[in-house]
Formats: sequence, structure tokens, C-alpha cells
Amino acid sequence: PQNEIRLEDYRPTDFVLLTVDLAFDLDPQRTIVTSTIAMARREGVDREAPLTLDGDELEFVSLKINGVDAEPHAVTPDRLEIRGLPATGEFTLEIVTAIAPASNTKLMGLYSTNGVYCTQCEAEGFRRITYFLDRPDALAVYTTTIRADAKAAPLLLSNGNPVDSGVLGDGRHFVAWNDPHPKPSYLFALVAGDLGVVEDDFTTASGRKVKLAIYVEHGKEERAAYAMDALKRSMRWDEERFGREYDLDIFMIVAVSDFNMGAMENKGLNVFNDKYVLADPDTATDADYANIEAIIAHEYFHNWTGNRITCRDWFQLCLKEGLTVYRDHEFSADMRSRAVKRIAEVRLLKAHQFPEDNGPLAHPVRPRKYSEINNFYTATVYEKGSEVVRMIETLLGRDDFKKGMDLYFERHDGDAATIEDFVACFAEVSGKNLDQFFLWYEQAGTPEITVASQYEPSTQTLRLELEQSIPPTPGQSSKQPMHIPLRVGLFESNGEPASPRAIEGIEADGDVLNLRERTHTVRITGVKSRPAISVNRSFSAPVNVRQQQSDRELAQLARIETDLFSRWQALNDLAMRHLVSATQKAESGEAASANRELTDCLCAVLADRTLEPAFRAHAITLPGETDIAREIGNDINPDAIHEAREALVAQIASHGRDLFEEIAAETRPAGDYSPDAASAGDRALYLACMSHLAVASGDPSGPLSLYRSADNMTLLSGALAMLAHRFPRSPEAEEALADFEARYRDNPLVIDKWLTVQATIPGADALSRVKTLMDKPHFQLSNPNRVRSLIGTYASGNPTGFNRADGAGYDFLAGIVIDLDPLNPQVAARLLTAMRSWRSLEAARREKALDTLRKIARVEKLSTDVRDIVDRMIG
Ligand code: DPP
Ligand code: ZN
Repeated sequence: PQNEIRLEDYRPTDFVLLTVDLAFDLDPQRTIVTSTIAMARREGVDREAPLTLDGDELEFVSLKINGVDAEPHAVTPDRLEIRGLPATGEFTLEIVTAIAPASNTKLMGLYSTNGVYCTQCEAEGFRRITYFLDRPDALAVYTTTIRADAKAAPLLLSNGNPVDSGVLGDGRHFVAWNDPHPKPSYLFALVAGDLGVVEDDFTTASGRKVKLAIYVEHGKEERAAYAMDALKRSMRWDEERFGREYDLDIFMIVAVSDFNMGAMENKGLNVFNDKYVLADPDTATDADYANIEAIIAHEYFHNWTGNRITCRDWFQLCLKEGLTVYRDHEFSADMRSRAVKRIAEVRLLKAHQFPEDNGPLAHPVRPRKYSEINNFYTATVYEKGSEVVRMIETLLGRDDFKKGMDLYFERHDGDAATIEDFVACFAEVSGKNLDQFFLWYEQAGTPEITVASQYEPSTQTLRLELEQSIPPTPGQSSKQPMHIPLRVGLFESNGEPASPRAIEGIEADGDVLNLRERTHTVRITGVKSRPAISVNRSFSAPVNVRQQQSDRELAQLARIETDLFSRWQALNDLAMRHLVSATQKAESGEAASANRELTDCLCAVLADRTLEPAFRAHAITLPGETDIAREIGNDINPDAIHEAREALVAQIASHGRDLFEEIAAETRPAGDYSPDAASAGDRALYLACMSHLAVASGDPSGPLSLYRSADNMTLLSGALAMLAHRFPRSPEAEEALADFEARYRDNPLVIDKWLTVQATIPGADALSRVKTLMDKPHFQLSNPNRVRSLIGTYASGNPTGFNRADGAGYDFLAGIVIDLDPLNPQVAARLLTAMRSWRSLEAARREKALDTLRKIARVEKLSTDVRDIVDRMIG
């Protein structure tokens, strides 16, 4: 493959940075960047070694060495080579480049969005601003001076603390910033423009007052209140849970409307996709509020896990991302319901990471090679990376885990560190050997654990045969056994948890079994009756479990498990089992049979008022179509899955109709909207009931009156989805869609919901709907949120609509990817990953998908981003 970068080729830079002084003369068409870098040759490095700096589409203007005009040895838009630099001692480079923010459509480097200048430098965007050692282990203290037109850009922001400002001639002004914390270039940020602000402050545990500011477009200030609240709670939580205080005088967040990612943790100046800042009851759903809380926390937590301790190289991305996701998960669990949060996390992991790990794009949590780093901001690095940290906590226990984190912060503050550095801290504080555990970072693929059990009443002994296997993944055909912490619970026939006398054949630590071999034969004595066995409680390891279990046993676990997550898991497994066999029947044209065991079980949970509403809402939400596809594994026919799932929804709806009526009446929202978790749980349960009632009655008037009476976006968009998905083309659905568009036409983030709802209407018609919507003025190919809301959700959230038997969905996506690639390769490549499970499809669709991928591969001028994805997908 093109330009493959390998972990084993890592070596330190020949030159070290000392300070970086940047000056920006902002202009939309021609911004002049003057970069003054103090640096020195690293000790021991060849005195002749040249200095090579990274660039990307840069216009070189001039170079000075120690204040004297100089000629580079070689210069191109993406590279600057300088020879003859001093053998010893400090020297200064002054490099001048010209860039055009207004025509930067890649949204990497310095670009403009709705008249605001903004930067995105992770991973390799800084080299689109100036020639630099653009790598995470090149740390320096930055000073940044921004000069701009005072009218167009009254606000001039960068990292750190403001140190100077003033008026220049020609209506221009300047502000200078200094960031005392050494940082790599990917954490640099600049924002300039005319924005509104919400201000607050926070007093740290040691009594320092920090100014907080969230910048948004004028008129949207009130919609930043929840983000500010989430920020303050995040700051407090990181002090209390991890002893981490904020370290500058000011912390700023800027919301922009064109952004490739969710948000970016630039030191002291986070830049956010406005989707994850702006919220009020009229425009944001409960899910939006939860996402804002989580992402504000995530970016804030990066200040320690990412910024103070950064990554040595991009192979170590999970060092900051997996760990920071773990931290934001813990924060949300503390803010909300821990069990419900865990269910949502696992649902997400299984929906995104498991398919990735099971397809052509599978890669280890710490990859060993890449040709385009942008393509490794994946569910594996983030979500599986977080699960790996969670397993360390499970293995060590909360106290030793905390000690390990403390040691990590103490030992590596200011470092560009590696996964080895991180794991060593936990091994050291606990005395545990984590060598085998380290394979979680190195071996891709979701491990599968098979569990067979045998109970001997005469000796009151349970025998468990545990076997682990890890499927082959690209570049890794055979795998070594891993160290897997598997929580196992046993419940006796009276429903009580068993209290075994002894566990032999495996190292057990409380309810955690430490799998280390390919197979273990475990003898558990003192089990008084044949137990129900609950495996992988709380999802202690990101694995698939195959267990011989009857429907009755699963139903029993769903009733008696004391771990709420595992109750959900049992229900989900029970439903999954039915859905898989119903899909097979649908494929052979047989009618789906009713499953009383399952529907009774679901209704029992629904009716159990001792359980929190959010949990009950999850419990009656069946596995999604993509989950079912993953479970089936190969020769997938998305239409059959859809048919089977719909049939089960209908059975549940009619079987539980009276109960749904009852619960809907109990949970019907009243009073003012509040985004708190308990109220959101009530609304989730209410909407789930209303949706089942609409199915049971076959009548759109229920959702329509809900739509008409809704006084918040959660209910409004919930009703809209019921109408559009359950009653497409009905006058009721048309009325609601038209009303929604008219009401929110000036609010692009809300229009995104309108696009998504229509893009995900099941069935082959979805394609023509999506094409029509692309012609609407609301849609813009240049805006990532619009593209993801319409095309992204169509391709990855509408299995029947996208996987049309005629392959037209694939060809459509290919057309978009090819059109978007020259504009924004990062978003184009991400869209294409929607096809990552193509090999699991049935033969006819598989062939069509392959044709499409080959068509893309034949395009001559593809970006490295799209080229990398398409090459790996074809394999
Ligand atoms: N901004 C992205 C994140 O926080 C990449 N660092 O995950
Ligand atoms: Zn992150």
C-alpha cells in the first residue's frame, strides 16, 4: 500500500523544538503565517542531518535562519528541507507561508465556517498552516499573535492565556496568546470572528478561579447553558474522581457549524461541532442532551489524558482516546443511571465496533501500521479502547486502578507516552503481570467464548468448559489466547445467588474468572441445585459468548439476575435467538411463529414498576437490524431480517396492548421539560409505548396527535419518526413532515433530524427520497453534519433501504464518495465505511457491492483517505 507508516519504524526527531512563535495576518483569501521556531539539533545526531518539515498544500513565501534570508534545500507544497543547520546550539527559523482559509473545504488546518476563522489540527492539519515537525512527540511552548480586521473579527482566540492586545492601522487589531504548557502541534487552535459568548467561572479544588467562556453564533447564547453546566460538572468530577485540576486561567469552547469530528480538545480552546453544544427543549432531544454532556466531558477530560500526557506517535491514539472515553463513560454513569448507561454503551459497541472488528477494516486497538491516520479514529480505538481500560479496572479493583492512574499522571505528566508506559503503571502498583493482557492492544477481532456446563447433583458440582477463540483478521491469521476477565454469576433454582465452596481449574477473583488458556475446565463445588449461569456480567469483557442455554434459563435470568445490565442482556439474547430463527423462516417464506415465552418475559419487565423507566424502555427495544445481521454472520438478507423483526414488534405490540396503554398513561409527560436522566427515562418509555400502540392499532392518528401536542423536541421528533417510519406516505406523515420543515427551516441542526428521519424510512424507496432531499436548499455537500444526517444515516442506518437488491444504494453512495472526495476526503472516507460489512451479505448483493467498490478503486485521483478504505475493503 501507498506510504505505509509502521510502528516499528518510530524514531525520535533529529531536532528538538524549544519555542514556537506564530503570527497570523488573517485574510480569507491570503492569510500570511509567520512561524518563528527556536530549535536545536538533538544531542548525538549526525551534524550533517538535514531538517525536513511537513507541509500540505502550502505556498512557501520565505525562510530566514537566525534572522538571515536563506534558501531551502528543497521546497514543495508538502515538504520543506533545510540543510547546513548549526551542529550544536540553539538556532531560529523564520518560515513564512500563505494559505487561503476561505477555499479550504477539507476543514483541516485553518478554514472559515459561517464567516468565522477556525482551525482543526488533529491529526495532521497543522502542516496545512505552516511547515513544521507535525508529529505528537514534538512539544513546544507556543505564543500566537493574531492580526485581523476588527469589524470582521472582533474576537481573536488561541491557546493559553491572553498576554497582549492592541489596535493596528487600517481597521485591524491584534491579540497575543501564550500557552505555558508544552504541547504538540495537533493541539494548536485559533478562532477569529464575530461571536456571542456565555461566561461563567469555576473555582478549582485548590481555590484558583478559572474563567469559562462558550462562544456561539450571536442569538444562540441561551442554547449554550446546558453545555456550560455540563462543563462545570465535568471539572468538579475530574477533581473528585481522579484528582485532576484545570491548569490555565481560562477555558474556552467555540461552537462551529462546519466540523469534521464531534469536537476537539485543543489546549484551553476546545472547538466543537455546534451539534454538541447547542440545546434547548424546543430544538434538542434527550439524546442530544446526553451527547452534549458526554462530549463536553470527554474533551475537558482530555486536558489531562491527551494534553498534559500526550501520545508519542499516532499508533498510541488509544492511549488518549480509549482512556478518555472510559473517563467520560464513568462520568455519565455517575451523572445518570449506571446500569442504563452500561446498556447504552454495550449497544453502541456491538452496533459499531463488533462489525468493524469482524470485517475487512478490523485492526488492533493499537494498530501497527497505517497509510492514513484519519481512518483510525474508529470505534475500535475509542470504544474497544475504553473497554480495555475498563478490564484493567476489573482486574485490579477500584483502589489499585486509582493508584495506577495516579502513578500514570505523576510519572508521565509532560510526556509523549506509549501504551507500554500506561500499562506498566498498573502492573507496578498491583504487582500483577499484565503481559498477556497486553494482547488486547495488539490482537484484532472479537474473541468468542463458548461455555458448556454440566451439573452433578450428587456432588453438588458444576463443571464449566470454557473455550476462547479469536477469529482471523486482516494481517493476523492466527491468534494467541488472551487474558479475559469474565464475570460469572450462578443462581440456584430458588432464584438466590449461589455461594460456591470452591472454584478450581481457573484463577477466580470474586465473580471474575481469569481466562488465560484456550480452554479451561472449571469445577465449582457447593452449588446446591442446577444453577442458571450468567456469563459476562456487566459486560466485563468485549467478547461474544456462545452458551448452551434454554429459552427458559434465559427467561429465568431475565427475572432474577441481580446485575441489571445482565437482566437486559438475557432479554436481549432471548429476543436475538428468536429473531435469528425468524429470519431464517422469513427467507424460506414461512410465517413467523409467535413466541409466548419471549413476549411474556418482555411484558413482565415492562410491567415491573420497581425497575427504572429508562431500563424498561431499553428492555422492550429489540436488537436492531444490524445487530441481528452481525449475529447471523453471513449470507445476510436485510429484507428477511426486517420482516422478522417487524413481525416480532407486531406480536409484542398486540400481545402487550393493554399494558402499553397503561404504562403510556402512567408516563405521559406533564409539566415543564427537564433534561435530567429520570425525566428522559420516562419519555423514552412513553415513546416506546406510543410506538407499540401505533403498531397495534395500525392507526397514525395516535402519533399525529402526539406530534401536534408535543411541547419539546424529544416528543416531537419521536412522533415524527413513528409517523414517517410506520406510516410512510400517509397524509398524517406528510402533514407532520411538512410542518416540521416549515417550523425549523432556519435551524440546520433541527433540519438534520428531519433529513435523518426520512433517510431511515425502511424499504427500497428510501433512495429516491434521499435523492430528492439532496436537491433541497437545506442540503449542502460541503457541510459534514448535513452529509452525515442524510447520506450517512441512509447508508449505515437503513439496512433495507441501502442494501437494495439492485445495488442502486451502493452505486449512489459511490457517486457521493467520489464527488465529495476532492472537497473533504475525511468525511468521504468515513461515509464509505458504511459498506464495511459487505462480505457478510448474500451472494447477489455481495457481488453488487464488490462491483461498486471496484468502480471506486478505478478512479485515478482518489485521496489517501478513500484509497486506503477502498483498498482494505476489497482486500
Ligand atoms: N477531537 C477528537 C476527540 O476528542 C479527536 N481527538 O476524540
Ligand atoms: Zn477524544
